[in-house]
Amino acid sequence: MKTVIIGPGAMGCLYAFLLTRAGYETWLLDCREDRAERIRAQGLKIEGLSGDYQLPFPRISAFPHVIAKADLLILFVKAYNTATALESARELVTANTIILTLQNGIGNVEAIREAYPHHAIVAGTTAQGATLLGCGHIRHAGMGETIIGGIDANSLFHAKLIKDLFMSAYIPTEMTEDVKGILWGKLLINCAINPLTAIMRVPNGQLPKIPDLCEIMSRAVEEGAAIARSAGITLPYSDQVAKVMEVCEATAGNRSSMLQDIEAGRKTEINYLNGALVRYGKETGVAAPVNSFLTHLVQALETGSSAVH
Ligand code: KPL
Repeated sequence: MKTVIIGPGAMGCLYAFLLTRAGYETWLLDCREDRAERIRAQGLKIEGLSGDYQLPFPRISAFPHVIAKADLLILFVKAYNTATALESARELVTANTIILTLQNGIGNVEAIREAYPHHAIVAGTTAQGATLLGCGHIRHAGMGETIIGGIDANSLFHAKLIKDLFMSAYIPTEMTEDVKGILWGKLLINCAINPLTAIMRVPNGQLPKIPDLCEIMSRAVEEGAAIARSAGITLPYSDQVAKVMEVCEATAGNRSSMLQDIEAGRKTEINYLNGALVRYGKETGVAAPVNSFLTHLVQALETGSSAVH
């Protein structure tokens, strides 16, 4: 299966590395030509949980016609870039291309459906953690399962194909019949961990060690759980707060994607995480003051660093 990953950030590079190492034809599509050229010249450099590798990586381009058609398109761009990324990939997409999102936040599935109304769409979450150390250079800092599911009955078969592909590349993967629940479960994890790591500038593993932060995380999650309930979403974990703590431990050495964004002066995904929860809460009449406060704080950090896309 020829796979094209859009977005050579930490997670895009990690999956490109894991699939290539397993022998699968895997490409990266980058919106920046200078970065694509650098990675093509230097290759991918990986350290951490998967071992240390310097992998030649010629299969990266900013030009879709160089890559040609994709069997599987994986989105690993920031949630606020999903629509633009999908547009840039039009030349790669045939009637049979499967589109997979493993991005953070909610709204990505809807953006894919709008751009490609008739394609097989698979969505899910990953508890893999990776830190971008430089261009094409990552630390594999957290190992956890990837959970995927078709967004409708027609894409179940496609989800199974992806599961088999990932498993054979040593990416532990499970399937779910309730993608929405899984996406919301991960949303609540990100709403607890990401803003606090960005505000405090600490890796994920530090959060459970500080009781005041545990209190804030619990409240953010409880608000989110109430909003999920009122929106008719079944959360996948019986104790969502315990799950957050478990993810902090499993990815202890990782710097969350939001912390990495703030440190790099990039715009964060706050409006697709805590900000999205607050908006849902307004629609369903459930207040989310802790999530609202976290949203404002991260937006203030972005303003302070004049964050750019
Ligand atoms: O998804 C993540 C992120 O950083 O965005 C977690 C699971 C928190 C790992 O760092």
